[in-house]
Amino acid sequence: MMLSPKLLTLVLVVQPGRVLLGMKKRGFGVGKWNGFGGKVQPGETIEAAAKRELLEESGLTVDALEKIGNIKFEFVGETQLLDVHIFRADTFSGEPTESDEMRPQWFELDKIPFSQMWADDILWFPLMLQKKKFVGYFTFQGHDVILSQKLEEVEAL
Ligand code: 6U4
Repeated sequence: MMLSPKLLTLVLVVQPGRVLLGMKKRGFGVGKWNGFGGKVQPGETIEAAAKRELLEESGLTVDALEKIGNIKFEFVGETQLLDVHIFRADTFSGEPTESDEMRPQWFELDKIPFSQMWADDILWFPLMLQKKKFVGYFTFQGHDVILSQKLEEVEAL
């Protein structure tokens, strides 16, 4: 079976002691706390898409995004493979602002709501918070159960 990849971005905004997450109000992952991101548009670089989606969903502008991870997600019975490019931002301008898609909220690092997040997040957030780079491949059954997982630290992306 051929899995066609769909390019997506995901940005985590981190400050000393806290991380900004958004409650997804509609679409894919509705009801979960997540980083900010979405689909890369034709002709757009992945990093430009990451900045655009961050601004659209959170109201924040960033100069520099650090590439931190790449995870591919397969969903049993579905032909789309999600190819998610993950970035970390340590500085930003603007105020977190609710959008149609997301309700932003800061979380202290010992209060990250993993039980209301994608099941893979608890596995790679520690790497992301330590600025370690990683690649992974997760197979999901539905949206809550991980059937198989691969996650490894890498030197570069
Ligand atoms: P639109 O175009 O608004 O309908 P939507 O279907 O809501 O799009 P979109 O574009 O917000 O989806 O993209 C989904 C977002 O969820 C991307 O930022 C990637 C992220 N994502 C997908 N699977 C994830 C997972 N397992 N863990 C995670 N983030 C994930 O932390």
